[in-house]
Amino acid sequence: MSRVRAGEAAWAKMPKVNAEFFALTYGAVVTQLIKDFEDLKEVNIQLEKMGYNIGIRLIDEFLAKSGVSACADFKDTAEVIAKVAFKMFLGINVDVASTDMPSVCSLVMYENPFSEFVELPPQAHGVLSYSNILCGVLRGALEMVQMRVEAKFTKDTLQGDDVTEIRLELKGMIEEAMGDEYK
Ligand code: MYR
Repeated sequence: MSRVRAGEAAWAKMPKVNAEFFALTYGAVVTQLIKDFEDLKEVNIQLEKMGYNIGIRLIDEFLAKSGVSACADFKDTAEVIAKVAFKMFLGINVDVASTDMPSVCSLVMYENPFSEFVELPPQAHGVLSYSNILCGVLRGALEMVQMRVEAKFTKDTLQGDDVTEIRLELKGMIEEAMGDEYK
């Protein structure tokens, strides 16, 4: 818990990202993917993949800047993601709802910088997971600390929900590959 407070304090002075520029840039990416792939389910997959490739790189920056050490368990990891990582990278406060711990939780977002100023057309309702890049970021980043997770949006204010929620499930731990000396 003290670690979480330390993370908050360290990043409290960060200037807020330029929300409009951020949202419009991301919107342009989503629009281009829709043009390229047409199928919205495929767009979800592509966004997730893009996020994964960001996440596997972002984790180094996160660990270096936040100074967090190894988490005790998945609940601890979820708290670090919600209270330190989301604050650091997106400047937002996120809560963890412990739906089915020890391996399932939800990250509750009361605001979402990706979907500011966005309104989905009717044909995208129930299909397009607009901010799916975030699920990929989480999967990629956590894979780098040996956690195999599945992340998916279960609520989205763009779909008419009161909050945006990501369900995060720990599917297993990844065994570290043995070095040559053990072969
Ligand atoms: C550990 O146990 O080694 C520490 C684990 C910390 C995991 C933090 C993952 C950061 C994910 C970044 C998400 C950014 C979302 C905007």
